[in-house]
Amino acid sequence: MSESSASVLRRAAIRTLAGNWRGTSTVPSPSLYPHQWSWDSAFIAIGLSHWSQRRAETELLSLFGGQWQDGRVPAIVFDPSVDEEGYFPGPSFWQSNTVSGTAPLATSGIVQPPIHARAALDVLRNAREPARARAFLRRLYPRLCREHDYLATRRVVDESGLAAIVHPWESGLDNSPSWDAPLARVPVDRSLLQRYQRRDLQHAGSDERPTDDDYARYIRLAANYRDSGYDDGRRLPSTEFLVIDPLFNALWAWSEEALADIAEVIGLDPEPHLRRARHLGEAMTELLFDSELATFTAYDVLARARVPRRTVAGLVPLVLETLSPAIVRSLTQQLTSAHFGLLDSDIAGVPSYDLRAPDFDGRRYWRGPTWLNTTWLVWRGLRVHGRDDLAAPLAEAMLELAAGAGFREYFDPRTGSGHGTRHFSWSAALILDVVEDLSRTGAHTVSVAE
Ligand code: 9WN
Repeated sequence: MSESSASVLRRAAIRTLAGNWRGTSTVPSPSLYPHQWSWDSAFIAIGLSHWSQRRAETELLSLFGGQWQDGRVPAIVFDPSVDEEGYFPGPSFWQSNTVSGTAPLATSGIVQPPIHARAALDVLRNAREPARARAFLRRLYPRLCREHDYLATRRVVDESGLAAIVHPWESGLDNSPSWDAPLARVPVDRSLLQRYQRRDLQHAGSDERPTDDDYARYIRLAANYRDSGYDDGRRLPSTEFLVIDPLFNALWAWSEEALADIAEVIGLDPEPHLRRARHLGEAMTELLFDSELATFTAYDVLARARVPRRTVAGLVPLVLETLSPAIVRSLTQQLTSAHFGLLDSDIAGVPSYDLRAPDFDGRRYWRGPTWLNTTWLVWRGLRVHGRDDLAAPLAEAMLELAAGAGFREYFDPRTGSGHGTRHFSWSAALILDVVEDLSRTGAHTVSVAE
């Protein structure tokens, strides 16, 4: 990348992050998502760490300000200055203030993929003031441990030791085709759509968002969880959706590895974290790896069966350094095959769903489009396993997507066109990370449209 084109892209990313900053945290999007989201904040902190270490630290600390006493880090921490109409489901739907042990700020009651320890470690690695970053890590470490312990104690539902999710939103890949079969058991109550109004369709086309039927199911699952008092212990046996997701568990294990590094930095014992990370990796291989499909798949706990779909979630376990070489080979073959088209010049980034599946849809949310966060995770995974030959073209593809379409929420992998909301924070943050990384090594010529 030439110095000047790198700085165009870098400046555009910083402009987006600065525009979405709200004083102590960053909104994913000023229009569609006007509060603080959990895994978004982790990606955002990674980007911010290249520009403002203080903002990166504040982003994570403010998110953990919403942590519940049971250790869960809620998917959304609501900004009290945004009115209820700003986003559905908002504070009056989740009613976190009626639950004991919740934070003073209103939050949602579900979680999202636990990638925060990894983000905190990246903040240290990119820090210009390392002593300050170490103090930050000392503060955050106990909260990160509680986040992971919540999963280990409240979300493990079988002998695998892996964490189950109770709502598709907890996966971060809301309407992934992997949820079709488990969701089919959830009755569609259309009256819920009259009682509660979808707000997302005011900001994005209905052909790019989840369907009404799926939305009715999401509301039902969330309302049932709320009405149980968010009590995992009592609720899990009677829930209508209970799934063990490879991306969620891979990020937990990857974060557990990061916690081990953080523990060492602050003078504590890394061993318990390494043990848990190893165990999670082995359990994932045993329960979630589908050797016929040659990828990781989700496990539907209620049906006691794997969900045989190839999605990007099945490739994200590449981030784990303890994966066996045979599985790493399967995943890289999968990535470069016609299912994901990594080396195909007609395909941009890593599609969220199998390009060859009959229901692949390049524009509908998590059912085909390329997202920059999952593509970035695969990029990191390729580098963990020394596959720079594949990581380098993927980095290039990410930059080209942002250069061509701006920091959109997602992109059609077949055309590179941008979709969903604009000025999307994690797209900007992760592009900033890639630019900084490549500016140390590579040479690219890109400029950005925003
Ligand atoms: C529900 C904020 C979030 C992301 C999720 C993405 C989308 C919300 C929605 O936006 O989910 O949490 O309203 O669709 O699927 O990954 O964290 O960017």
